[in-house]
Amino acid sequence: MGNSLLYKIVASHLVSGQMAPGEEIGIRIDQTLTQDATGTMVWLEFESMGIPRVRTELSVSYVDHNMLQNDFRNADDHRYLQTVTSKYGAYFSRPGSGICHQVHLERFGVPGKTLLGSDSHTPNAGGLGMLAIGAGGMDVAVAMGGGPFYLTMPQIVGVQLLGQLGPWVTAKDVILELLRRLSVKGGLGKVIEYYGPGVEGLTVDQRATICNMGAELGATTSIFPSDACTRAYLQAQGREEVWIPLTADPDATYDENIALDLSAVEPLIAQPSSPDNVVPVREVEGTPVAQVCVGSCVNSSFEDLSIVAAILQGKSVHPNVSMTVTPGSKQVYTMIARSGALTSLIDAGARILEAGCGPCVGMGQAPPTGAVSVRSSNRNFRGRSGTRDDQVFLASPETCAAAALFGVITDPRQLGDAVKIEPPVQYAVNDNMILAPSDEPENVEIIRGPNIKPIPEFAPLGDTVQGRVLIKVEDNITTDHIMPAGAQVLPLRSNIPAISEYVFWRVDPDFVHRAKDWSGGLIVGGLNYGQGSSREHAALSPRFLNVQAVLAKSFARIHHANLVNMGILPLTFMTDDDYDAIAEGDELEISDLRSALEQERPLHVRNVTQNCAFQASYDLTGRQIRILLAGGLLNTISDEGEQV
Ligand code: MIC
Ligand code: SF4
Repeated sequence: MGNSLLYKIVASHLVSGQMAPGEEIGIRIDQTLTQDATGTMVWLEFESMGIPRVRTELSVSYVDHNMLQNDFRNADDHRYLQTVTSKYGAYFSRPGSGICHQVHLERFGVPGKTLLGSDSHTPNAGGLGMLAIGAGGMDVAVAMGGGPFYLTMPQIVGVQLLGQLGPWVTAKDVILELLRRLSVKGGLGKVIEYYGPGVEGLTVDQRATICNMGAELGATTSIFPSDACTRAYLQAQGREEVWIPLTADPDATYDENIALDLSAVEPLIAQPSSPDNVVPVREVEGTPVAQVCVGSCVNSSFEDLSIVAAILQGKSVHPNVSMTVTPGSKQVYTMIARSGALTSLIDAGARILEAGCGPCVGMGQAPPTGAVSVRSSNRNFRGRSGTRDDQVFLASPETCAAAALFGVITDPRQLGDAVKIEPPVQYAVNDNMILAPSDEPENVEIIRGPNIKPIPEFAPLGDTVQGRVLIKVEDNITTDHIMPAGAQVLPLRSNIPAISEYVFWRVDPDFVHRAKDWSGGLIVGGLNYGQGSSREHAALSPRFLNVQAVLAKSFARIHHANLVNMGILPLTFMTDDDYDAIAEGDELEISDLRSALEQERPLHVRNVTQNCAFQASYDLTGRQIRILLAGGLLNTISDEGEQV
C-alpha cells in the first residue's frame, strides 16, 4: 500500500507518537512565520523562554496586518519586531514587503519542509508541496525555540482533480465548490491532499489559493504535490535549487476520497456572512454592489491582478462602486507596474492600496452601511470589514472585476473571450525589504514602546471551577466574534489588559462588564467554537478576564489548542440536551477537577441555579492535561526553554 504525500512529510519529521488518525504526534518544524498582529505576542513569549537564538532552519517575521499608523502604537510594534528579530536570529519582512503568505510562497517556501505560522492561512504554502500549518502564537514560539509541534494525526482526504478549468472559472471557484460541499466544519481533523490529472494544469498561485482557503473548511492543512510546475515557479523566483519532486505514491490510499471534475465547476460566490454560504454567481446576478476589493493573501498574485487589469483595460469602474486593488507583495506591485497592468487599473479608477492585509482585516475600507461588498479575500464573517451590518460576498478576481465594471454582481462569463495570463518565466526578485538578522546580537538593543505590556501570569488550575455562564452562543462562532480585529482593536494586540476590553464586543457589548462584575466565569458554545483565525488573544483575553472553562458542542482545532495553552478548560457537551438546558447567568460548579483530569474521567458539572447536573467530556492528551494543571503552556517551559 503506497503512502500519501502528507504521510511522507510527517514521517520524515516525526519526533513522537504514532501516525494513526486521532493519535497525538509531535513533528519537527523547519520554518516559522509570524506576522505583526500575532507576532508581538509570539516574540514576547519567545523572549520569556530565555532562549538566545531561534533554533529553526528559518524564521521570518512579517509586517502586513497593522499597517495604518494612526498613532505610535503600530509603529512601535514594528520597531520592536525589527529589533527583536535581529537579536534573536529571524528575518524581518518590513512593512511594504507584502502579505506574509504571498511573500513566503515567493521567497522562502520549500517543498517537503514543515512550516508553522501564527496565522490560520499558513497552509497557503501547501501550494508548493510544503506541510504548512497555522497555530496559536505560543505553539509557534515553542517551535522557534526548537520544540516540536504537537497535533492530532489528521485523517487524510484525497481530492482527485480531473479535467481542466473552463473559461472564466478559477482556483477560487474550486475551493468555493469544496466549501459548498463540505461546509466550514467539513475539514475538522482532516488534511486535504490534492492529486490526479487535473493538478498539472494549475499554477502554483492557483494551488496556493486552494490551500489557503482550506483554512475555511477547518482543515489542519491542504497540500499539492511538488512537480514540474513547482520547479518552474521556483526557477522563475531564482530558487530552483530548493526544488525536489514530491508526490503521493500512485497506489496511495486515503481515509476519505473526493473526485472533483474541474471542467464541471462554474463561477461561484460565497454570500454573507460565511465562506460556505456558496451559490453559483448566476443565481445572485443583478445584486447592486457598492464596493469591490481585490487582494488579501488569496488572489493578490501577479496573475490575478493582471487578469483584473485586462478586464478593466480602457474601461471605467462603475460610478456606484468604490474599487480597491491590493497587490499581495512588493514583487507583485513591481511587476504590475512594469507590465503596465497598474496603469490600466489606475486609469479605470481603481484605488491602489499598499501591499498588506488592508480591507480583509478591517484595516480601512469599511463598506457603507448595509451595502454589498464583493471581495476576492477568504473570510466574510459579519462585521469583520469594520461595518457592523456588512454584506460581504467572496468571489474570484474575475467576478470582482465584472462587479466593478457593471455595478451589480455579474457572472464573469458575460465578459466575452477569457483572458489568459501565463505565469512569468522570471519574477522581479529584489529582497531589499527583507532584513537578515544581526551577526552581533549582543549589540542589538530591543526597543519597546509604551503600548507593549508584559504577558500576564496565570496561576495553576484549582480543584474546583465555580462561576456563572457569561454568555451562551450558537454554532460556528469565530475568533472574530470572540476577539474582533479591525483598525480600532488591532493596535492593542501587544497590550492584553487593553485589548481584553473588546472580548465579544460586537456580539454582546456588556460581556466584559459582566465578566468583571461576576469575577470571571464560563462560556457556553455550539459546534465548531472558535473557527477562523489563529489569534491566541481569543483565549488569552478571556483568561485575563478570569474565564475558567469553555463548554461547547465541539471546537475548532487552533482555538482548542490556544485555550489549553492559556489554561482555559475546553469541555465538550455529551448531549445536545445539556447544551439546550443551560442558560446565560446559570451558576455552574465543577469539583474534584484535578484528580478527574489526572485519571482522565469525565467531569461532573453541577448547575447550581437549576439544581441539576450533567457530565462533560474533553478531548485532551496527557500533555495537554499537564499544561492545564500548570495553568498554561508558559508555566511548563523550563529556564532552558524545554517543555517539561
Ligand atoms: C485573519 O485572517 O483572521 C488573521 C487576522 O490573519 C488571523 C490572524 C490574526 O488574528 O492576527 C488569522 O488568520 O490567523
Ligand atoms: Fe491578512 Fe486577510 Fe490573509 Fe488574514 S486572511 S493574513 S487578514 S490577508
